[in-house]
Parts: sequence; C-alpha cells; structure tokens
Amino acid sequence: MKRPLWLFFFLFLTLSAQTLTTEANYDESKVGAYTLPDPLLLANGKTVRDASTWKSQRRPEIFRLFESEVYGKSAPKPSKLEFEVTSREAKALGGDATRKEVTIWLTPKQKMHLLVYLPNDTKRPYPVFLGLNFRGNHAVANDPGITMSTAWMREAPGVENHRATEASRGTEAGRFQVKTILRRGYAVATVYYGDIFPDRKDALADSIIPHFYRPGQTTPDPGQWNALAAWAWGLSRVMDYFEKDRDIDAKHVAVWGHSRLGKAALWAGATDQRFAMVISNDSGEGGAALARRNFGETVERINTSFPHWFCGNYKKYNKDVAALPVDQHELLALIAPRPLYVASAEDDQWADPRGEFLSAVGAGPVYSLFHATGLGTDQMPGLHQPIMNTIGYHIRAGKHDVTEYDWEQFLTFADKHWKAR
Ligand code: GTR
Repeated sequence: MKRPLWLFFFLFLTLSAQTLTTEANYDESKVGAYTLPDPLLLANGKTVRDASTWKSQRRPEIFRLFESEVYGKSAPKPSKLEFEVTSREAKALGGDATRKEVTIWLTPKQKMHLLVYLPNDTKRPYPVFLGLNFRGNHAVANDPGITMSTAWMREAPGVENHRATEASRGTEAGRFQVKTILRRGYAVATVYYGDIFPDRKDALADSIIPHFYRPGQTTPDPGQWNALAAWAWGLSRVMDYFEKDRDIDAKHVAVWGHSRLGKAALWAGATDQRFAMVISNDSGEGGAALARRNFGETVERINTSFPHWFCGNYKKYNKDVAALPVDQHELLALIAPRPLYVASAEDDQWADPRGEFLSAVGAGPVYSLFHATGLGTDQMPGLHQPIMNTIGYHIRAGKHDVTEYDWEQFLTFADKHWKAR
C-alpha cells in the first residue's frame, strides 16, 4: 500500500514535538507541585541535627550524588602542575594596577593562561575575585598589554573565524569592572574558559578531559566529568597557584561566574572548600535554580542544547526530573557555612529568578547547623533590595548580564564578611 508523503512529514513532526517539550513555561500558575529532597535527611532515614554529622555523613552523600548524577567526577589534582609567570607590569591601567600573566601547565602538554590584576597599594596579600571569562583574557579590560588569546572561541564581536582579533579587546570589560574592584582593595583574576574545554558539542578531544583517560578509554564514563566540571576543575588549579603566590591571600578567594560560568563557579565551590566565598550571577538551570520547578529552561532543554556540559547520567532525568536524587538547593548547601551570594535579573526569566531565590532558601537549614543565618527569610525581595546574611541574594532590573549594580553588591558582601580579616 502506498502512503502519501505528507503522512510521513506529519508523523515526523509529531514525533519530534514529543521528544522535546518545545515551549518553556513562564507562567507561575503552571509550575506545578514538586517536593524537594530534604538536605538534612540521611540515606539511612535519620535526620541530621548537628554540623559534625553534616560534615562527616550527609555532605559526602549529597556531594557524591551531584558528582555521579549531575556534573560528573573530575580528575584529581595533577601531580605535576607547573606555573610560569610570563609577564609582570607594575604600572598597568594608567598606574592603578600591577598586571601579571601566568601560564599554568595542567599537564606537560596542556596549559591555561591566568591574568591577575593587583591593586597598587601596600596591603599585600590581596583577597581576590576569581572568575572565568567567555572571550579571552584580553576581553576583560581595555588594556593593550594583555596577551591576546589564540584559542578557538564562539563567534562574538571582534571574533573572526572563531579567533579573537584586536577588535575584541575589552569587549567583556563591562562584566568584569576591573577598576572598580581594584579600587575597593581586591585583586582580579581570570582565565579563558575555552583553555580548559572549548565550549562546543564536539570539543571533547581538544579539552583537558582526554589527558586523564585510563589506558584504552575513549570517552568519559556516564558518571565522569564533562565541560562544566572541567571548568570548575580549572578554577581549582588556579587556587593551587594562588597557594604559592605571595601577592594573593589564598584564604580569601571568592570564586564567581556568570551564567554557564556561574554554574561552574558553584560546582567549584562545592568541590573545593578552599574557595572562601562563592558568587553565582544569573546561573539558572543546572546552577542556582531549582531543577524541579518547571519554569524557564529545563533539564531536558539544557541537556539537548548543551550535551557537552553535564555528565552522561544527567540525561536520565530529561523526562523525569522528579527522579533526580538531589536538587540545586543542595548544591548551594554544599557551600555552607561559607558566604554565598546568588544574583538574579528580572528579565532573565529563562534562568528562573524565583527558582534561584527558593534554592537559596532551601540551603538555609544547612547554614543553621553552623549557627549561621542563611538568607534569613523566605520572602522574595523586590527589585534592588539585596539581602546580605551568610547567604546573599538580589534581583535587579534588566537582562541576563553582569552589571555595575551586581558588582556593587558583590563588593559590599565581600567587605561585610572579610573586613575584619
Ligand atoms: C543559555 C543557557 C543557559 C545559560 C546561558 C549562558 O543559552 O541555556 O543555561 O548558561 O546560555 O551561559 O549565557
């Protein structure tokens, strides 16, 4: 029997519509009921009542679940890390800063480039804000002295054929606010995220990951790392360097990130407790936002658009997010009792600002175990009303970005927690 061609088209369209829930939900009344896993409930059914049980039993349980089901387990610290200071300029940025460039050899063959600005005053060692950048170190400030990245990058202003040109200098400066940060007495440090894992679906072979395969291994196991965990791992390697750099106060390193790099910053804060403060800016799905809230981006969407970000096991939850053994408030809880700041933007509904706030609320009981006040409220504040307890939160007007307003809050938050250092 001959079937008309249009019937096949029709079937194809129906099937593809079923494989991906196409429309993102932006209607609060359609979020639906969900039950969050209890961060204080041990696998053996007992409840955690003190910080020591959290640290010795429950934290490792939650950590291992995130490791095997969400981000994947990373390689350990390499035995042979090498650091090479390639430049030092004491009169950078019109004399306001000292600029250092450091090559971090992750393996004898794979390196990443670290850029550091130090404020030119006498209070060495400096606390520092460390964050990955999207466009190469030369994009974070208008400073012709920064070595241009030669790595592959996504198309962006000043990028041609996936390589940076002179025109891309300073194109990410608005997000880094280098001078403002330096003026407040903090150092600034950054690495191009593509040095660790180029942000493309097919870049695994060019990433750090194959360098740590077991003999004969050709792809990560479903519970092993992928791009997000690799970016977080790279941040820890910067921390390894800071522990040897006398300009930097390694006990006061705030790791921060925007969007996908905010997700990486949170995972870095969870995996590496040397980071004394963690800041997530508009990190959304797979970052600060609750996975179970059906609002904006979903687990299925993110795994479909970015299959190289999370580990293989995370894909099991595309159609059944309720089966996830964890939710993102527990990722935030892994940061406890260290200061944690979550920032949202009103027009960034894709990242689910309310889901980011509720996740910070959900981490609160773990902060309480340490006699620290998490957020101290479960009422979402209005625009430009920052909350600054051991967990901080704000939602500002405007779009998905990092702005002067965001930095003003991060700096105030850091001052509040670190002034007495
Ligand atoms: C989006 C992605 C978000 C967020 C964002 C970004 O396309 O869906 O999860 O990570 O990219 O990194 O800018």
